[in-house]
Amino acid sequence: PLSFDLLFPNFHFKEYMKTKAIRVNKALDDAVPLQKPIKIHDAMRYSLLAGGKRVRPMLCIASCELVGGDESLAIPMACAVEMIHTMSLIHDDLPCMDNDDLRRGKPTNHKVYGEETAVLAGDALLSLAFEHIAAKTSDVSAGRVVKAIAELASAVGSEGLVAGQIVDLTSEGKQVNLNDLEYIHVHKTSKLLEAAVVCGAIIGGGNSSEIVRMRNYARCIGLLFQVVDDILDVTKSSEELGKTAGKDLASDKATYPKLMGLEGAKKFADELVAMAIEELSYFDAVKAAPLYHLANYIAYRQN
Ligand code: GRG
Repeated sequence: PLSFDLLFPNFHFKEYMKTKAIRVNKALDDAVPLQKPIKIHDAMRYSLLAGGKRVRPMLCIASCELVGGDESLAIPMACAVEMIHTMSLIHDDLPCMDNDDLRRGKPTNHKVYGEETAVLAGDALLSLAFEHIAAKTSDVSAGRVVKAIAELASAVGSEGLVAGQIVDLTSEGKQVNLNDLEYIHVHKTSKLLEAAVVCGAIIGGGNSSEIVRMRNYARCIGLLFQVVDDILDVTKSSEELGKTAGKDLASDKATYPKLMGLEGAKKFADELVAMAIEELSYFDAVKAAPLYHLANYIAYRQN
């Protein structure tokens, strides 16, 4: 999709991402001071400030700005979404879940602080996320804040992330078809991305038809995020191993390339990014530029 690139040769997406990431990282640092009890706050900060891509906060801020809100309105919400994302990673890595030793190239939270502390750090981040929105959002009507909190909470609980995780855990070792795979990813990955975008639009003062557009956009990029993740797993591991077949094509885990073929998955990704961008055509093109580039970034990223 060249049209937007030609329209905005002066929009510097990398700079935009860098500037937003610096603001979000500073706000996250401030949101969790290293106070007593040191151990729990240290554990929370360890994972929260461990260098994630900050895709969800950026989506939240860009969506707020798209509907005419200032960045500052959405910062507490953007931080809250990242706190929840982080806690889901801490819990996902636990021995009772995926049992992973490494995350973002560093030892996982429980490897450093122990399992009890990692569980509590996750719990504390989840609770802090909602406190942070309620206590730190300013210049937004109470009605909008409550609506956004309800949206976020439903994306996280037993109809959201938790639903995706339980279905993923219980389908281990079983045959997973495309429908099951989509259910797992929509809940584990898309729901929180969707909440980030929709909450940004709510906080920014978007009207109901703008919120519907943004929800559609988010659903496309949520699925896109996972399809590309699966494609990268195949292409990266085949590069690393110097083989034609990557690790996910060989392992038990159901993935899009396995169920659709690598070319089929790439075609699906192209369709999803086109559908996402289509939703943006209803907005002011200059304001939509960051979300256009974010969709492309998610589609064509290298990690
Ligand atoms: C939410 C209450 C509650 C409990 C947690 C463990 C769990 C329930 C859900 C698992 C959610 C999970 C691990 C989903 C995968 C999400 C995903 C795509 C992670 C990778 O996101 P990136 O690439 O990561 O944005 P970075 O490291 O850049 O932040």
